[in-house]
Amino acid sequence: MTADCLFCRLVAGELPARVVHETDSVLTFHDIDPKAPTHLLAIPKRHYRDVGAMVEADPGLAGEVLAAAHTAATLAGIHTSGYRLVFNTGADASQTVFHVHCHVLGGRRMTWPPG
Ligand code: DGP
Repeated sequence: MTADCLFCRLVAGELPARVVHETDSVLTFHDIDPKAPTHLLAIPKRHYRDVGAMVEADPGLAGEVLAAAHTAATLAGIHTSGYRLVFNTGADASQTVFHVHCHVLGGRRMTWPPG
């Protein structure tokens, strides 16, 4: 755990979250500021600042995050209509929380390319 990390505090139970799915290594919960009718975040419980750091240190964990994102999409009922997974990484991608998180977005038709 990183003491000043918002998502580490959420994993530790120090802050509330609307959890939809949990494994030993991954927590998936509703985004506080949804950008789609369903907007979840799948995060590894272990702290990595972004997806690049996670993949370099523990590629197996990256696979577990993707598996959890898919499971959560299925539980939320968006797996058949379609959903989008997004890892905002760094300044140009507008990453704001520096604990890697996979956005799981669905429940509406999305446009491409993203803004
Ligand atoms: P990003 O721009 O990719 O770093 O997105 C960070 C996301 O985290 C953003 O969609 C809002 C969400 N978020 C920020 N603070 C909280 C919080 O305290 N709880 C929850 N559930 N989500 C949060």
